[in-house]
Amino acid sequence: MQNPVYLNIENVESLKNRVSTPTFDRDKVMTSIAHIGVSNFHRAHQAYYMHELMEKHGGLNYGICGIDLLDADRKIYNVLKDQDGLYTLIVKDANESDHVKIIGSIVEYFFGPENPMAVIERLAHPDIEIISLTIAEDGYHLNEITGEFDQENPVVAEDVKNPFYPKTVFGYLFQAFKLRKSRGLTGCTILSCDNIKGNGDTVKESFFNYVNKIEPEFLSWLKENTTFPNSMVDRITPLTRSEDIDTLKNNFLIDDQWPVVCESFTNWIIEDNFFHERPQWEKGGVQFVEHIEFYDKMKLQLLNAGHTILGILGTLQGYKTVSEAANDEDFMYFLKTYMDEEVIPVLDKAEVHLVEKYKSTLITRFKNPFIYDSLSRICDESSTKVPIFILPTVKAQLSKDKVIDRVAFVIAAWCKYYDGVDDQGKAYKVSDSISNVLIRRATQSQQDPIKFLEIESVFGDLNTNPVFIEKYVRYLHHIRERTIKDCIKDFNVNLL
Ligand code: CS2
Repeated sequence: MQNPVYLNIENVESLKNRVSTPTFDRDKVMTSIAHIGVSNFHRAHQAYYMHELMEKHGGLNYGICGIDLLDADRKIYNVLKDQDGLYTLIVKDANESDHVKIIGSIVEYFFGPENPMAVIERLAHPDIEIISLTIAEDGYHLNEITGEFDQENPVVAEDVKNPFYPKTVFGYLFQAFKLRKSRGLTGCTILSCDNIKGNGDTVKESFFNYVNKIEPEFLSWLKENTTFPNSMVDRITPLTRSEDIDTLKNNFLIDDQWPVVCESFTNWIIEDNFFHERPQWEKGGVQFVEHIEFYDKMKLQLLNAGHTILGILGTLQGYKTVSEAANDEDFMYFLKTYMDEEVIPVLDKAEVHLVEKYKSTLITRFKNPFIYDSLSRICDESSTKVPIFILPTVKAQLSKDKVIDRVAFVIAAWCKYYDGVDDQGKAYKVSDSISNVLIRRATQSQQDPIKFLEIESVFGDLNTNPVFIEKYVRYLHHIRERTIKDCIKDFNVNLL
């Protein structure tokens, strides 16, 4: 048997009979996008779109410089460095076989903890026209109660005190734009690609708040020299498993240290608000719109909330993946009625056909048995996800005196989730930056159920709403007494 071929620029040519490899000349690619946060999601989404543009429409001016800023990202940095930025994308559809493609759009790579000045210089380089971000919900340092930039956050406060050695994205951006100005250059577009409502507006506000704290007189230049388009990004991208690496080795003879698996569905909608001429992404299926709000809400409150719900309920049952939970008819019926009765009524009525289409595609996507999307990935850092994906539904429904049964049930189940043991008696790991608080409050809630709702940084003042409390307390009682499956079954017939 042949040995697998190590993926790098020298060997990629030899793989072209086995899988799709870049056909464009990577030496001719110019870098004009700096992307911070080279996650699996970025590699399945934006980097894929850029690759397609280069392959099919000659977009060689838009190569990506990948940048990571966290110590935890050292592994991906080393892998991409060794592989010359190349990696394998394995696209798995529910009905088709895998499509395997070597992606070549990341042509440079920088690592902040190793050389922060090099990152700042690269961000400040006149060739860079777009700085895009995938830094996850917690990278924005938002205060959960006010939804505003949290200047008290210890990492932010550290950067404010010591702005020349930044740790946060905002600290790096500030230094880079200062350099641009001092060199007589213009600014550029900052494009957030995270699951946050109004992600462009959010990053703009956070960044301007940060700068205001350090050097308010710099703001007027910044305002004239930057744009922050809002965008909605969508492609389910699980964590890479060792099985994926082995399959590539055994079936395709490719030795890739960190391939990416994703579903075939992909969607990217962006507000057309760029500082420079932008890539012709529409040629690759990107939709440009004037206002993102509707698409944002639809995606966050249906897909991401749907994930979180399957994550919480499924974990309590003992399921391990989204597709296991989604293929359980009781769980899926619960989720569908949640969408129909508690989310869709608060979305724009004029777009009902779009919403219905999105919902039904979503159900097929969740059920895709070839995507091993672990419930632990979904539940990680839920304290930053629930306020963005689920609580807006609670607020919108409460403000109109509409049904909140399922959403209250989910929050009650979320409290039980922190007991850390499923209905099969197996313990699971909770991973959250405030896990101590969540676990302590969930334990206290066994005596006094409201204790969990009193985590102000997550729930704001929801603990004072009698309508919500009544339902949450009732459901928590049921959930603690019986298995989640039994509760859901009864709930589906007759509420509880
Ligand atoms: C997931 C998202 O992190 C999560 O909780 O819901 O990563 C989701 O898979 C993507 O947003 C899909 O577009």
